[in-house]
Amino acid sequence: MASAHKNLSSYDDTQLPDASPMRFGIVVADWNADITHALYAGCHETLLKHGATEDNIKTVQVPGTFELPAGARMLAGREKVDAVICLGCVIKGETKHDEYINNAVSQGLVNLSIATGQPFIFGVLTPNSHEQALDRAGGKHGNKGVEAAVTAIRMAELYRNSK
Ligand code: DLZ
Repeated sequence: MASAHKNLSSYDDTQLPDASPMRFGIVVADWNADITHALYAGCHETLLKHGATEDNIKTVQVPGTFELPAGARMLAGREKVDAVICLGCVIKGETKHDEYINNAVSQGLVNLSIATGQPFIFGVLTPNSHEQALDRAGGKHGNKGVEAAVTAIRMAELYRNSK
């Protein structure tokens, strides 16, 4: 391949396909809710901006980031969706809890993607501090929920074309 058809990053939403026929699941963790609900707002708004309808966006709330893969599996099992976006925020603390949760969730979502052939999007912040999280939830580094939505739209298109 001489060059890729598109040269897009996960935050470039200028050349996305029309999302109006697409169905999305969003699973959002309520731990660090000030951050994760801001990620959710950015994600939801971006899906609508690109044509997705409210009826085609199913939301599930789970207690913490660790529960994202289970919530995603339940949602994908009961709803017809083209992509599931998982949003959470694990802030580094004095113990290694962040490593255990982040490794489990990233591996869990990869396993779900491979087992089902459907896209499960990793929209989890892994900051060292609450301030770093705020910077990425609508602050100086943008909103990673927006990026997760952009990724989901691109992967939903691939998934729909693969069937
Ligand atoms: C227990 C815990 C801790 C210490 N920190 C976080 C965090 O920063 N972000 C997060 O989303 N969840 C955290 N949790 C909760 C776990 O994700 C999970 O809900 C519990 O361990 C129960 O399985």
